[in-house]
Amino acid sequence: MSFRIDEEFVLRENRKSLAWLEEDYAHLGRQLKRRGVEIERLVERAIAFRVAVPSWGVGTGGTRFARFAGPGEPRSVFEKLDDCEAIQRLVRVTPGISLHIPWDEPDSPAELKSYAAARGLVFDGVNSNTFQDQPGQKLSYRFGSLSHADPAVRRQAVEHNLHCLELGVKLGARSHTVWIGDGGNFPGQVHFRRALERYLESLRAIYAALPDGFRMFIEHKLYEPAFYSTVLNDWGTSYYCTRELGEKAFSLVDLGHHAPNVNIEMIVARLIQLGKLAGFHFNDSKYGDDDLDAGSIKPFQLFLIFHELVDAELEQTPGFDPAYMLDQSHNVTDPVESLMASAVELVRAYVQAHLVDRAALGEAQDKNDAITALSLLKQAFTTDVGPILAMARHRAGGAIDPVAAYRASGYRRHKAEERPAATRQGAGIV
Ligand code: RM4
Ligand code: MN
Ligand code: MN
Repeated sequence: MSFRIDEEFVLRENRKSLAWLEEDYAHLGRQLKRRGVEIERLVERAIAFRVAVPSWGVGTGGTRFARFAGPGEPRSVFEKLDDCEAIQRLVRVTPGISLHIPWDEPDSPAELKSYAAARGLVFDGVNSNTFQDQPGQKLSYRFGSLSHADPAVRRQAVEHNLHCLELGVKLGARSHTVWIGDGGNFPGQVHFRRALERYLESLRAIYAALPDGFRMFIEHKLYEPAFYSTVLNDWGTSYYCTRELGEKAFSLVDLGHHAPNVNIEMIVARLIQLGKLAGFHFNDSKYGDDDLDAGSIKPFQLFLIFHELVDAELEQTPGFDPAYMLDQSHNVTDPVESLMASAVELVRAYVQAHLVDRAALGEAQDKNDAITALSLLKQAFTTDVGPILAMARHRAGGAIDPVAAYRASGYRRHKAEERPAATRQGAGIV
């Protein structure tokens, strides 16, 4: 029998801190009332928030230099779902799973789907992988995939994406995300315009096969694995491509895929305004695509992004329906802990963004009062909404303190016994 965190245990853990939480919650409720904010509304928003967990995130990641396996790593997609269930049980905002194909290629999609359903999980999206070669693969992606100079390689990469779509339908997913590693390491290696044309032609073939109700997301990235140029390098190029493709294509923003100091919240606003924001791969970074835990390095930036998102939500901007996912690589932490903490950070930024006094902000903007405008944002950002988040989790059946409850449950220790190291395989991004 595989160890699971049971609901009774979570309740017992919560009882230890419930009295303190209620006190803090009541105090915050009174404070917010003075500011004209009803705390219960915010708890409702926090309970309704959703962010998908990437199947590849529960395995220990690595860098370009090494990977240090952690104890009790999942050895199969089923064990990955077990870890996802543990996360969902404690944080209650992560029922959606995003699969990477072929990393998580199931023998039987129907079996995988019911295994997930039995754990309260659903498949939110599928991600294609044409950035590495798989055993037995006919043609290599060493020099690209969807934009490769050789039409046979492009066809193979398109076929893989079509396979992902078929699988997505069987699993009940609703979106397909395409990220490619195509690009060049040296000036002159790739003809910029021709490569983009070829990429777009491949995307058209994938788009034409989109199942009913599916949305297609394309993910731009400034550099890496190609170090000089990439084919889909920025949001502008991404926007152009999604417009060319049609109304079911959207531009996905991975927070780690921009040059340092780029104003990402403004990119988000632009994509919202243009009706092309797919959603996010949340993570954080100091230098490049570091894939660190969301909110760990630049929490204010995360807040400012949510400020734009909540603004569109409150205005009911037509077509605004962003899909949220975590896309992180956990090298030095327990992936379950990192994913839980990251999900919590997203809800925090989301709730804080709801605290912005938007009427006052509009007035300050009209009067060119920069100090007031900034202080309104800072007032929201510096409010400790912890009691709201904890109350929301508690009411939804999750943990008041997810990491503490997880540690107390002994989940990792149990998994280390159930999943012996001798048979352990690679489980994350290496
Ligand atoms: C890429 C990109 C993709 C992810 C891979 C593993 O940098 O973020 O979304 O699927 O990493
Ligand atoms: Mn990503
Ligand atoms: Mn990335």
